Amino acid sequence: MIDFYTWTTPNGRKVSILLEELGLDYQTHAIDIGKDEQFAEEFLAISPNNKIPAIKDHDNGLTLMESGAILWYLADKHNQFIGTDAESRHRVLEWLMWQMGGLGPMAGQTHHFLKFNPGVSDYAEKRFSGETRRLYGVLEKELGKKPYIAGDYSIADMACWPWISRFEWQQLDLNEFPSLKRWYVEVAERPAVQKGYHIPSFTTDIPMP
Ligand SMILES: N[C@@H](CCC(=O)N[C@@H](CS)C(=O)NCC(=O)O)C(=O)O
Repeated sequence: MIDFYTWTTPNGRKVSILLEELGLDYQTHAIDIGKDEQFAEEFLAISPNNKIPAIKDHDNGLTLMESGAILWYLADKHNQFIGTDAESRHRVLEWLMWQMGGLGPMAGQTHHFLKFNPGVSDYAEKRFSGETRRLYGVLEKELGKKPYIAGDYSIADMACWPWISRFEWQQLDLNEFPSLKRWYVEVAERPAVQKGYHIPSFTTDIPMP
């Protein structure tokens, strides 16, 4: 059994989607980051960086923070969604790192400046939304060549998809990116994604372009 600490955000949804895809037995603990619950001592013992998501695996007692590390661990443990040979595995990890170091941080800053603090910094709005648009273009090119980001459906898709699902917050139109839109809609139709999106609770329907 896995204890899963999360909130209704892209980083949390990456993990809930994988837990659902793997059909694992897990218990959700909602950590309301709007109420600073991520700073509670019990939570810091599992997630020292005071951020969701985090897990505790009761099979072996392992606790983990950082969504990318959690996706990697669970995919490895169950030998699914992480490639089928050395080359495809490295390809999956390459795109997982791309999400963790690029798409997530840039889109996250875009939300801060464009959606929550418009007008505070013209430079930051342009810098982060421009970079997020560029990253959409990178995905558009890749997804024009193959069905999923790293070839087959994998944790790279599960890492990126929740960030793309915030395209409205980023003021980006998926219709300008036809291959990305094709992939987005296809992933959105997966039962595990539809379930994982609403954990720990329902906020809105999955946004559709
Ligand atoms: N690199 C981390 C980022 C996690 C993260 O930024 N979590 C946000 C919600 S999406 C959070 O917990 N924020 C609370 C805070 O910053 O105090 C990961 O991928 O897990």
